[in-house]
Amino acid sequence: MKNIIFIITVFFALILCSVTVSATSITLTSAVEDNKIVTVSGIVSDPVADQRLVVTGCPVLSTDWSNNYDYNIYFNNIAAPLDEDGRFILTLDLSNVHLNDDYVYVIRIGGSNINSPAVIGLERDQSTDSVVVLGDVNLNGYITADDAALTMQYVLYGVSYITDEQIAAMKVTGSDIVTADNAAYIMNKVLDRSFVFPPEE
Ligand SMILES: [Ca+2]
Repeated sequence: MKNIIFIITVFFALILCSVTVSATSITLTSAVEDNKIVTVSGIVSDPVADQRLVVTGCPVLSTDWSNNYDYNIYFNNIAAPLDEDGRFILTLDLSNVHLNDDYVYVIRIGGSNINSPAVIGLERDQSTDSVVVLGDVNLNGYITADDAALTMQYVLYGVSYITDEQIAAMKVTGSDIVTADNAAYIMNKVLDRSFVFPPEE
């Protein structure tokens, strides 16, 4: 009888242990880009043996970071380089990832035994933002009649998908206000390549 009680006690003790194994948690302290290299630092509490991390990142258009991930930055499942306090520093190479200047990016990291991944805003390196070519409104690298047409559409209809970068490319007259003149200046450049936009004189 004693043996049976002992076995039952051990059995329940084991169940209790398995239930109370604490979940691993993760906190991100910084995510900073420097010339397309991102350094993320954070700390993992109660890591498991062979702790792994799953790193993803994406642009967000709202302050709601909980959904709408399209995972255009994905670093797969990596061994967590943890020090004895659970701290880690990851270096992510984004040189092959197109980063849109109009978006805010977040880095999200989960991993083994981590129930809720941590999310942090990426501090962008503005020095790597693409340089605006005056007159290239559709940002395809060439100044053509399409750019003049797009400028005219913007003047007439205030096209909603035009970005700040594109508006900057429209400002070819030396004025900060975009009018039909801007489209005319761009068309002038298309017809006469020697024409120099006033801001470039
Ligand atoms: Ca163009």
